[in-house]
Amino acid sequence: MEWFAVDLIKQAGELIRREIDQSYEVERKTGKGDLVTEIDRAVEQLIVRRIQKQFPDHQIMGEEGTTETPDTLSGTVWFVDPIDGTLNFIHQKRMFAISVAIMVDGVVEYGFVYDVMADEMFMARKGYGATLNGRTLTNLHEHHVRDAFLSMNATWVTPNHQIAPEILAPIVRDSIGTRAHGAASLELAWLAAGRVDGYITMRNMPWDYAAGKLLVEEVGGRVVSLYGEPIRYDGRTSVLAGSESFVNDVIKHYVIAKGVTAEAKPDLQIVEHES
Ligand code: 2AM
Ligand code: CA
Ligand code: CA
Ligand code: CA
Repeated sequence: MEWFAVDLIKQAGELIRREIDQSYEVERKTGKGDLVTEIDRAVEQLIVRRIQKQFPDHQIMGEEGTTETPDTLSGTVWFVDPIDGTLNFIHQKRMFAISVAIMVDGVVEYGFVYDVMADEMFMARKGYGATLNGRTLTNLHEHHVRDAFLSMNATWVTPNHQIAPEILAPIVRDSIGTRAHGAASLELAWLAAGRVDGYITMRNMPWDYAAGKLLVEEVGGRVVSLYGEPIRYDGRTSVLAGSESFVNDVIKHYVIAKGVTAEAKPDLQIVEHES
C-alpha cells in the first residue's frame, strides 16, 4: 500500500508540474480567497480513480467533492487533498502539497505530504517514524512559546474572529517569529522536519491535517485541538501542533489562562468571512 501511494502521489505531482504553467480555469467556492482550479479537480480524479481500481472496497474523502463523506470510519479510508495550498499554487507556483493519509479502522497508519515543486516527499508510518526523501527525521526539540518559531495564518489574529485573537495575539507577540506558509499539510511536515517549532490554525479539515499529524507524532510531537482535545476526523477542527512542551505551554498559559476551556468552546465562534 505504501509504495502504491508513493507512486500515485509522484504521478499526480508530475501532472501538476506539467500543467502549472498552462492556462486553467479558476472557480470561487465560498469567497475570493477560497478557490478551486481545474487542476485540483483533475489531480483528485487521478488519485481517486487509481485507488478505486486498486482497492475497490476502500473509502475516500477528498476535498474537491468527487467522493462522499464516509458514514463510518471503519475499514480503510483515504484522506486526499489534491492541492493543499491552492492560493500558493495559483499565485506563487510553489509551496503547495499533495496530502494523502490512510486510516485503517479509525487509526491513521500512513501519512504522505509531497511538496510538488521542491520534490520533497515526507512520509510517516505509525510506529515506524518519519522520513523526508528517505532520510529519517529526528525527534523534535522541546520549545516553549517564548523560544518558538511559529507557522500560523495571520487571519486568525484579526478582529473578525471573536475569541481567537484574544488567545493568539499574545502567542504571536511572545514567540520569536511567525510565518504564514498557507498550506496546512506542509506546515505540519515542516514542523516534523524541525523547520518550524509550532503550528496553529483555527479551522482545518481532515484532508489538511491527517497526514501531517502522523508525521509530527512520529517525531515525538503532539497534535491536538486548541483546547487540548484529541483531533477528530469527522469535520472541522482547530489544530495545535508542536513539541509536548510547546503544546502544554499554549494550552496552560494562553488558552486556559484566558478562561477558555473545551466546555466553553461554543463561545469560540469563527465568523465566516473568507477574505
Ligand atoms: P487549501 O489550499 O487546500 O484550500 C491556508 O491557510 C490553509 O488552510 C491551506 O491548507 C488551505 O487548504 C486551508 N483552508 C483554506 N480554506 C479552508 C477552509 N474553508 N476550511 C478548512 N481549511 C481551509
Ligand atoms: Ca480549498
Ligand atoms: Ca487543504
Ligand atoms: Ca486543497
